Amino acid sequence: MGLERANVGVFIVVMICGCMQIGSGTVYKVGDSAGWTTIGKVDYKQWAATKTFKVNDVILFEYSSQFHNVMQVKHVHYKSCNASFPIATHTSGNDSITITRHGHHFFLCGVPGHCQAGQKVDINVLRLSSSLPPSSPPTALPTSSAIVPAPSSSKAAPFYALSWFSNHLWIVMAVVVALF
Ligand SMILES: [Cu+2]
Repeated sequence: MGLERANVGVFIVVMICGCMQIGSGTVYKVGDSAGWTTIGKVDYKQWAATKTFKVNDVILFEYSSQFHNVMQVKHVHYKSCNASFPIATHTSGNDSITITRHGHHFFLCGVPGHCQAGQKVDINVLRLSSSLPPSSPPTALPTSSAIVPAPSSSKAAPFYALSWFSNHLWIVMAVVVALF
């Protein structure tokens, strides 16, 4: 394979990966332009209430790592602003957390006083599939024996393939880059 053709190959793969990455989930920056802060009394409850979070969405916490952090906690500790039992702690100041399951995800700032001042957010990820009516088989046509493709199975396979691919994007890209 010539160098130019290899470059084109890499370009195409990067383009495809880029498109899939965009399609895999929405990035939500907590607090929007204000970010993750105690300044300005951002109402994170209100911020979250205006969003519809889905699995694969990315929750982005942007803040000064000198002054804040991000701790994922249990509901009881979220309510009481107890930062002693974090499920996960993030301290980079630019933390992207990908939602992998539905339900509530509770975050607070572990710096003393900040959670009490309102620096806490509940990301509630709805189980969208359950809100849809259960898929029923298409009504059988009494006389016609025409081939009717099964809609559910034919749709599911590519979706899972796509989902897997986008989740393993960086591995795929690393392999591609290594090969070329
Ligand atoms: Cu803080």
